[in-house]
Amino acid sequence: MTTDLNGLKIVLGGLMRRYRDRVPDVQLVIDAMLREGLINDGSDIENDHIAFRTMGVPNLGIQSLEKIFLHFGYERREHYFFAQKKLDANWYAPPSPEFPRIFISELRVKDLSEAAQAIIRSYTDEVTSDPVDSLDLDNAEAVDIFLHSGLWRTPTWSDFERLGTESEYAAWVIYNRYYLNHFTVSVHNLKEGYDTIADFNAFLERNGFKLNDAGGKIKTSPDGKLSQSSTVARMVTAQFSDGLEKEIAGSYVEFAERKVLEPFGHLPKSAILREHRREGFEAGNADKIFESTYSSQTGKASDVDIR
Ligand code: OOG
Ligand code: NI
Repeated sequence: MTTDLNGLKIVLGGLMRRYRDRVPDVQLVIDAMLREGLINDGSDIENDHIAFRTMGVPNLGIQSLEKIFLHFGYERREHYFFAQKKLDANWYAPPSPEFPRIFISELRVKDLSEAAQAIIRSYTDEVTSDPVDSLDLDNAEAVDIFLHSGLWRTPTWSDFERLGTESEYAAWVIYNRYYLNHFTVSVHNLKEGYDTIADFNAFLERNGFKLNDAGGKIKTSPDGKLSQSSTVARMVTAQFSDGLEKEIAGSYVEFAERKVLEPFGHLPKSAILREHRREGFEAGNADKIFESTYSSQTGKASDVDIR
C-alpha cells in the first residue's frame, strides 16, 4: 500500500489554515518567533502534534475520526483515560517524521447525567451512519470540507450553557466540532535560550501571552523527558441558533520539549532526530492541558493585541 502523503499535506494544510484564521495567538506566536529570530518563516515551525476533540456516541467519536488518519498512514499508539474529566484518548504516529503526531480525545457521553446525555443526543442523533464511511478518503479536498462542516445543527445557547455546567469539554465540542483544538510548537530544536519549556515560557510571557497554570505552567512527565505548556484559549464570538451571540472558548497553542533518550545522550545536537527523543504523551500532563479551554483558565485574557 502506498500512502497518499500529498493528500495528507492537503488535509493538514486545510486544518492549519482554518485554525490560524480563527485563533489569533497562532499568528501572534509565529510573529514573536520571527521577531526574535527563532524561525525564518512560519513553515519552519516543527509541529509536534495536533489535537481533536470528539463525542463518544455511535457513528462518531474516535472510532470514526481515526479512520481518516489511518487511511493517510497514521498508526494508533497508546490509549489514555481521564476518569474525572470523563474522557478517553489515543495518539497516532505519523507515516513519516515530518508530519505531526495526532492526539484524539473523546467524551464518555454515557458517564454524564441523563439530562446532559439527552442534550448531546438531540444533536448527534442527526448523524445516523458513520459519516467517514461515506467519505471518499482518496479525495483530500472532500476530507478537508468534511472536517470543517457541521455534522449536527448549531446548538442553542441554553443547551451550550447547560452542558458546560457538567462538562466544559462537552460544551466545547457541541459548538466547535472538529475545528483543530491546538497545534504544538516543538521547542527542543530552537536556538539556545529558547530550547527548553522554561526558557520558551519566559519568552512567551515577555511577549504578553498568558499560559495555562493548571498544575503549574510546566507539565512534566514522571520520567522527566516530556515537558509541555500551553496558552489559555482566547474567546471567540459564537452565534447560537436561538439568535444569541456569546463569547466562548476557542482553541489554543501548545509547546512541547522532548528530551533525548538515554542511549542517544552522546549524539551531537545536529545528529539528533525525532526517533532519539521521548515519544508519546503523558496522561498527567494532558489532564491539565485540557483545561486550556476551561473557564478556570480562560478568565485570564492575553495582553497581546489582536489587530
Ligand atoms: C487535549 C489536551 C491534551 C496533550 O498534548 O497531552 C494534549 C485537548 O485539550 O483536547 O493536548
Ligand atoms: Ni497537546
